[in-house]
Amino acid sequence: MWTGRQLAEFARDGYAVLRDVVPAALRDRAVARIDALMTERPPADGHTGHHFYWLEAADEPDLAALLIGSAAMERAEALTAPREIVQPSGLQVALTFPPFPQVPGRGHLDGLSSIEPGGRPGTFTMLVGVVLSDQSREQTGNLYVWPGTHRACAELFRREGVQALTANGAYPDIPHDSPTPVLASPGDVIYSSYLLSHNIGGNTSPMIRKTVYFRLKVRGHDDTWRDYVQDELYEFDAVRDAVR
Ligand SMILES: O=C(O)CCC(=O)C(=O)O
Repeated sequence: MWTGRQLAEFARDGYAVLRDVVPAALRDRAVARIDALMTERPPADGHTGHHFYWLEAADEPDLAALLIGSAAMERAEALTAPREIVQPSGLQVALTFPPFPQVPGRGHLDGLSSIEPGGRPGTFTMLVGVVLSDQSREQTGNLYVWPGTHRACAELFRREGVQALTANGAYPDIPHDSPTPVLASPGDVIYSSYLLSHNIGGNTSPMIRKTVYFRLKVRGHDDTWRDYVQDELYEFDAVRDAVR
């Protein structure tokens, strides 16, 4: 489970990595499914850089099991308790084909290109990434994050109103000083606040980067998202209690 120190890290930085959450048997089945996807629907010949598959979780039991068949979901709920997390309907297979040398200059928030008819942007509570390839060194396709930007974003939206969320495209107008690659090994899980600015990293390793992302919402998020985007711990009751 989470230690007090990890919860404090999550509150301060907006993300944390838990080690060795998803067992090898589940990872092997997921990697076999990803290999099949790459055969069935391959990227263009010679493609380098990112290549995503956006899939329905109900159609992909071997990928969905990374979250719901492991301790990964329980660990996510341990951040938001007593709020429950709704099982996600979709998932994202995120691949990065080498060689793709890059360090992103800034990050983005997700879901801002898909505004719902009622005007609600596609916010959610947290991004959960199950790591399936070795990303323990830099330039292995690591997710890039800007630690603490979840607090800067909430401050921006408190000051300027929630319309600032969509005002600058998906790019919040906040300082992006310290690009940080998230180092992780197969079976580790990245938990990242929705409000944390992030981006795709480079891959100069010989291996294709493989991560499966889930975008999780606490029950009722669609009604209270305005409160959450102005208070970074609004939906993370357990984190707030731990650092109070
Ligand atoms: O490829 C990654 O690790 C990050 C993907 C990303 O930034 C996104 O899908 O919003």
